[in-house]
This record gives sequence, C-alpha cells and structure tokens, in this order.
Amino acid sequence: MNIEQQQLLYLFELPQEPLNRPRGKGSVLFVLENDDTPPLVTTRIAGSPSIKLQVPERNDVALQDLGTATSIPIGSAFSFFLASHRRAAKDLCDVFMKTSGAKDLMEVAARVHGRVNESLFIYAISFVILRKKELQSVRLPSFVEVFPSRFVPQETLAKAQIRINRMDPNQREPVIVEHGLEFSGTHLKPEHRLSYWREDYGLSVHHWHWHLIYPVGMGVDRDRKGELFYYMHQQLIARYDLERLSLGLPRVEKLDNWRVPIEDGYFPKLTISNTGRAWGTRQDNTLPKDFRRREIGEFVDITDLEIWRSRLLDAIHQGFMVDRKGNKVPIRDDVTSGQRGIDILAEALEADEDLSINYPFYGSLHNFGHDILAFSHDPDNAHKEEMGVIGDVGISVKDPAFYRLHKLVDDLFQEYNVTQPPYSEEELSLPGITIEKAGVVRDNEADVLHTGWRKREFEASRGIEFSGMPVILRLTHIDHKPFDYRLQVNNNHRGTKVVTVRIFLAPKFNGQEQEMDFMEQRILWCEMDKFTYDLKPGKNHIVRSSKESSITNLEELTFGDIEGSGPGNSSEQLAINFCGCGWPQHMLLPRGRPEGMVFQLFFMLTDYDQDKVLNSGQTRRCANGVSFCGIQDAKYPDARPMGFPFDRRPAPVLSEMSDYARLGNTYLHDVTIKFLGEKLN
Ligand code: CUO
Repeated sequence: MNIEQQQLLYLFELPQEPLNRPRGKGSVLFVLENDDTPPLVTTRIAGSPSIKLQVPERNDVALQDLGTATSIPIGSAFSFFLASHRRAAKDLCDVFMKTSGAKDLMEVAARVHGRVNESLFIYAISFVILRKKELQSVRLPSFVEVFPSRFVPQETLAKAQIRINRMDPNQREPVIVEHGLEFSGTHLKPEHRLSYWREDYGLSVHHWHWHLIYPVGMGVDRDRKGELFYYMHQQLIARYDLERLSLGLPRVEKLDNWRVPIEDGYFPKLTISNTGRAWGTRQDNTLPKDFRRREIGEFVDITDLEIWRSRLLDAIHQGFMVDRKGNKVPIRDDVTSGQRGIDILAEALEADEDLSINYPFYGSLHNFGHDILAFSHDPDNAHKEEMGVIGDVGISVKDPAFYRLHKLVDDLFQEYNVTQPPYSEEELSLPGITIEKAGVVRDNEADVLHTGWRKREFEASRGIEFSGMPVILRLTHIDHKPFDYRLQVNNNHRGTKVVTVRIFLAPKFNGQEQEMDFMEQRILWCEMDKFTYDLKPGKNHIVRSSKESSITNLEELTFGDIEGSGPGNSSEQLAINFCGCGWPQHMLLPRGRPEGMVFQLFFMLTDYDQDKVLNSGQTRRCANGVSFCGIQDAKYPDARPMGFPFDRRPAPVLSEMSDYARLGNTYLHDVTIKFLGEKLN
C-alpha cells in the first residue's frame, strides 16, 4: 500500500465528523482549498497535525449534482434493501468510479464528505476500492472501528466520554471500554441465549463484506453470484442451527406466515450515528403490516410477498420461469450447457432489478421481506421512527427475525434443490482413491475440540470523537483452540492424482437426541474447508490447519494493523487478508456443550480434473474465504454445485450417510466439541 492509498483510509475515520477535525490520532488534517473553517482541534490533542492533506477545489460536473446520492438524510440509516437507497448508492459509486487512482479518489471523496449520508459514503468508497484495479492493494479497515456505535450501546460509549471529561487533562493512556458478555437481552427469553452469536462483531462484518462484493442493483454480475447468495446464506442458517442445538434450542423456523405476530422482538440499544439517532425496535408479538413509507417512496403489501412466493414456487415445480417477454426459461441445472438454474432463481428471489429474469412478475421477496420486518414497528412513518437493524446489511444478522426470514428464503432454494436429479454413485465416487482414516487433532489430543470465550480489542476512537483521547473497545467473543485435520489416504494409481478435499461438519443427533437421517442432516452440513492436494502414489498423510479454512477470514484488520502498529501486521496476514471477506475464523466451530457434544465430520475426495475451473488457478487476489466469497476477478474455483454433495437428495442406492461413508473416497467420523467458557486457553 503506497502513501496515497494509505491516506485514503483517513476518510474512513470519524465518518460523522467534519473533515476539518484531525484524524490519524491527531496527526492528519484534511485541508480543503477555499474552505476557511478553522480546524476543530480538540482539547487533548497536543500540538498541530503533522500531515496536511491538501484537497484542491474540484470543478467536476458530477460533483455539482450527485443525483439521488444526497436524498438520504445525514445521520439516518442507509439500507441496501430499499430500492431508493440502492439508487443513491449507484449514483455515488458512479461518481467515485470515474476517478483514477488513490489521490484522485481521495480528493473527490473529500469534496463529497459531509454532503451525503455517512453510511452511504463509507459504502460507496469501499465499493469503489474493491473494484478498481489500481486500488487492489488497499486494505479496508474494520467496520467495527468505523462504526463502533453499531457494536456497543450508546450508553457504554457515553460513559467513556464522561470518564474522559473527568480525567486529568495530561493523561495520554487509552481509555478501555470493556464490553464483555453483555448483550441486548437477558436469558429470561431463551432466544437471548444466542445473543453472543448473533451480536458477534465478526458475523456482522462478514455479512457486510459479502454484500459489498455481491450487491444487488449495482450492475455487478459476477460468476455464480445468485448461487453464492443461496449458498452463503444457507450455510449461515445451518451454522445458526448448530449453535441452537448446542444450547438445546430448537432449530430456527421459517417465517412463512406474515399474517400472525412475530414472536421475538428485538431491542438493539445501538445507535446509527454519533448524533445518537437510535435504531428502531420491535416489540415481541409484532404483527407485520403493509409497508407504506411515503417519505422514501417505497410501498409493498403483505399480499405482494405472498404472491411472489407463490410464483417462485410455481416456477420451481414447473421447472421454468417466465421472462419479461413471456418466454419460458428452464431452470434446471444443466452441467453440459453450464446453465445453473439456481442463479436465475436466486436473482429473481433476492432480487436484483436488472438481473432478475422478470422483476415486475417475481418481485423482490427477500429485499422487501427485510423492509417489512425493519419497519414493522412504524410501517407508515406515523411515529417518525428509524428502521430496525434488520434493514441494515451491516448488522441485520443481530436480529432473531433475520434467521426466520432467511430460513424462508432457504426453504425455497431447498425446494428447488430437491427437484434436481440426485447424484449417481458414479458421480460421487473416485476409483483408486481410498481414505483409510481421518479425524482432527488439537494439542496432541484426537477428536476433542475446545471452544470458549476470548477478547479482542478495537480502537473506538477511530470512528467516534472522544475529545481526541484514544479509546479501546475490548469485546468478548466465542473462539476455539486451533486444530489440524489429518487424513491417511491411499492412491492406488501409478501416478500423482490431484484431488479436491472437502470437509464438512454436522451434529450427529437432532433436538430429540435421535441420530439424524440423511434428509434431516443434509441441510445442516457446514463446510469447514475445501482445498486441492496432489496425492502421490501409495500412502499419503495430509495435515491441514483449521486456520487455513477456505471459508474463513483470519482476522479483522484494524486501522493500527494497516498503519503497521497493530498485531495483525505480518505481511503474510496483510496479503491474505486485505479483502476482508470470509466467515470469521473465531466462529469456525459451533459452541458445543460443557460436557461435550457429538458432531460428525465428513471427508470427501473428488477428482480435481472434474472440479477445476479454467483461468481461476492463476490468480489468488482476494482468495480468502473463497468458498463463500469467490475470487476477485476470477471464476468461482469449483465446477461442482455449491454445497456438493449435500445440495441434492440422496441417490436411491445411497439413502443414508452410512451409505455415503462406504464409498472409498469418503470418511465419516465422530468428533466431540466441548465448551470451556472462560477456561479456553
Ligand atoms: Cu444477506 Cu438478506 O441477504 O441479508
């Protein structure tokens, strides 16, 4: 990252503060030509900023008229699920995309700063950085440090400011804000026992990044985008269910009846911005209502959602969709032609206005589902209340209703999946290759994995102004002890055989403590890792670290890491990490139970010659979290349908997991996960 690229990042700091406030811990000041406002130097910053970033006056025509980009009020919520907000994002991104190079983008963005909604501003600048070739080495700082008020209650942040106000003015030691196992509710309601998971910072960041890379309505049509929308969210729901079963809670139920009250409310206690505007709240047993927000020009009826769902189900069962001209378009997966029906279905269901095969007919079930839930407490703006967090792509995963909505979405995809022909035994096998043994090892102990609590620090003062004082947020989160997968594999071929190693995890028993059958367990298999391996002839011992997982992002990069002062600053980490997409590594394992909970690992080797995708092998840009995020500027690197082999119902000859396990290239193995709480070392 060169100096100009690094300077761009100061625009991510203090998104709600004017640019004449110092950034970079008081060392950097933007100086806008022809702006005579004196710098807002805070009381505790000694001396004046040493770096002055000169921003010349710009006469670009686009800067005079930002289109609808200024339509979202400053300080209010920005929602990618609202069509009008997506248009605003498109207009702003179009302006930023016309820049060339980091300096140009910095100057244009600095001129826009303060004129548009701050969440929209951060979204647009992130979007452009991820898409411009010349900015490919720019690393985005953690969303937690940019918007701390979305992770810690306003009350906690206000207390930090009060402490600062009372402190000796000469003190320079950072103020520590502990945010331990305090979440948005008490255990009086069983759902709140999962708050640590839903409100985990990494989960929110993952979801934010994913939608940044695969947005709707932004003219982004990446390889298998629709299928990835299905798969990433399917895996999110599966992992949520694993956590629920760990806690003895029933699996999440789909929200398929919009005409009965939603049992679980949500009160996040978080604020949208530094100005203290609160996210909307939802009482328990709120009845969803028609969405009539005149001020943003968005309207949808519950009946619309029901009609769209019914049309989508018709399409799934009839095997075709109807395009805008009335033509029938088949939606079966066809491996020979390369057509993936699931992409067509997903673009119509999510829905992307431009990519949907027939937006007026199939509507926008998922996006408006978010909106109806986000505004259920004030659907017509009678109370002038803000949307709930489920309307914000950055933190929607905190709300329990998110999972019920996405379970509904996933239910449609699963309905589609079971209409696909099952895999044949031949498609699942790999002659000549046998897994003799496979399992996991942690600290020299086999097949017992440990989870528990750990802490992680972020600089809250990068996102919020605390009189110039450094403020550190110390967050408690679930984590696990790293472990290795070990496989003993026989290659009976004469030469080397390249294989794809696929590893999944699922609970062995259901909520009634009965061993699950194939169809019950099928949608709970969580991808843990997927990688290629060159098997030499004869015996092979494969060792793979849990940290190398194909679904995870190793660590969130803080401002400090990027500047070179934080712990995550090894060059290896920066190289892998800079795109920031991927499931949080610390949430790779489900919690398990203190006494131990039995899960199953499923290992499968497939033929890389059939799995490989041309042109994808050469580039590794943004290849972390590849299974959920794909590879930037390249095709998705696995030709098989996502979730293979569990995306289809079983072949008649392979009706149970034990049948799958008797194929030589697979291995099913029990593993125990113990939750150690504070004792995790
Ligand atoms: Cu990710 Cu609904 O798509 O939140």
